Amino acid sequence: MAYRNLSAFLADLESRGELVRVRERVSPRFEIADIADRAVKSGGPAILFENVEGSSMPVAINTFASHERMLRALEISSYQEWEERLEFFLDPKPPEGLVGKLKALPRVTELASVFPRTVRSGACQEIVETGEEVDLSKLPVLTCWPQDGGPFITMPLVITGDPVSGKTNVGMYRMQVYDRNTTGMHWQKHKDGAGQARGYEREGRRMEVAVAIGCDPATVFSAVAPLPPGVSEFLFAGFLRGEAVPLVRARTVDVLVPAEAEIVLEGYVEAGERRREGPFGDHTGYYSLEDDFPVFHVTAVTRRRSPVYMTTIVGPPPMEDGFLGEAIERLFLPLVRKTIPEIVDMHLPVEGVFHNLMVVSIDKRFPGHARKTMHAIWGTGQMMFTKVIVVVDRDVDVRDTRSLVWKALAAIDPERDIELVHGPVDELDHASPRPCLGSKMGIDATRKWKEEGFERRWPDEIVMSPDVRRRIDALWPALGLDGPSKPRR
Ligand SMILES: Cc1cc2nc3c(=O)[nH]c(=O)nc-3n(C[C@H](O)[C@H](O)[C@H](O)COP(=O)(O)O)c2cc1C
Ligand SMILES: [Mn+2]
Repeated sequence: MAYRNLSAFLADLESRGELVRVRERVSPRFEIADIADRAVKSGGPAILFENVEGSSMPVAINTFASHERMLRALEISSYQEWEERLEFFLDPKPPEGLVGKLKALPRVTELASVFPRTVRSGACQEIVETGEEVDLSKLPVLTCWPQDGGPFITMPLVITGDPVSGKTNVGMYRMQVYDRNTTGMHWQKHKDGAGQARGYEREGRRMEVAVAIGCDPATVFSAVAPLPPGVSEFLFAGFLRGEAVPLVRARTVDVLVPAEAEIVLEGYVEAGERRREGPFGDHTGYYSLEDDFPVFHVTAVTRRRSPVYMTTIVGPPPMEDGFLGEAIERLFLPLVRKTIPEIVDMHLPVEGVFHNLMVVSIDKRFPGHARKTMHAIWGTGQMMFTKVIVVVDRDVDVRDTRSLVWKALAAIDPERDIELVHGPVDELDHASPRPCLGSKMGIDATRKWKEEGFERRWPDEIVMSPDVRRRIDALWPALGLDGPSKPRR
């Protein structure tokens, strides 16, 4: 059974000892951020702050911030299970015999039941506030770091419609709160929300926007997932949950919003309007500098009677978003393999903050294959931002940093093996010569072939022979070499 809403998820975490309620009075200015930062860095639980200065709403944070919680949030027990589920759809085989057909049936009916469905009423509209009643200062919006330009809504699901196709997009784009009814809208230019906004701006039209804060975890995750433009985030969430996301029509704008959300902000973005946004202590571990971004005018706030405000903080890694990144890496690997089939495994170390470093292992089949892989990655969706790609042979474990550094660096001749390219880079990259445009580097750390001009012999890796290993395995306990602190057996 899918988590119906945020409360159901929090209750489940609590029953497993994975959520701690904090009753101490804390300030949303810096204090919650510092507590959440320390908690995540020490492997702590999710936190529900029940007594937040200046607001009657409790604040939930770090709900995704462990490997186990992330799996729970995705409603799967392992990433292996996900791959098997996905495989059924990515590589469908005609079921064989009656038994095969019967086995395939639930999978097929499941698919029909995961499309978002519209419902007539939703808990997210138990309270409706419009016009003068709208007051964002009632929300416990966090100010996270000392140089931040103000409070930021950090976990919003920004819901918009394409002006031409009408397709819905959901993206997580932070929102700086300027006053009681205006915020920034920080969709970066490469993102789907910004793409749709360009469509409205071309026509000089006002764009209706709704923002959901606090939903069931799969729906929240779908707003972060790098789905191709036009692929429905709500459908993706339904597929993860194995159950449709119920949507209800917003009260003052023509947008469908998750019926079970805690809070929904309704409003519009005016064509051409810009305002200074930032600085913001960002997930790179540095401040993103001020820049001009669109403005969101809030015309209505709808909410539950007793909503929970869901949020996160980003900053020097590792942070909660690192676990979201890990989930993206694991969930999307089977899909990436469909277009770049030589990829055996890929890893984005958390210190690489998503876009700075990707390590991929490949099944190398032809000369120059590693470079082909790099260019395919730079040509695919949000992977275009990857500043450094390291390609290794399939026998290298991309998740084992020690072995990776050892083997990858041993395999390269820098002058020969580095591929430099130019192109779009992440808007948050502060080192590129211009915003959003710079260079990227690929390192071909695969074993070099004769066909690639390598005429020398490539040495074998050192491994002891198995029969000696076996003999010493048996002898080992008697040798007393397990360290001075351990009692002799
Ligand atoms: C906590 C968090 C905050 C984020 N903030 C932003 C943001 O302010 N602007 C942005 O463009 N992307 C932000 N992202 C990344 C986007 O949510 C992500 O790229 C997503 O795939 C965008 O959806 P889209 O492909 O539909 O545009 C954030 C991600 C997380 C996890
Ligand atoms: Mn999208």
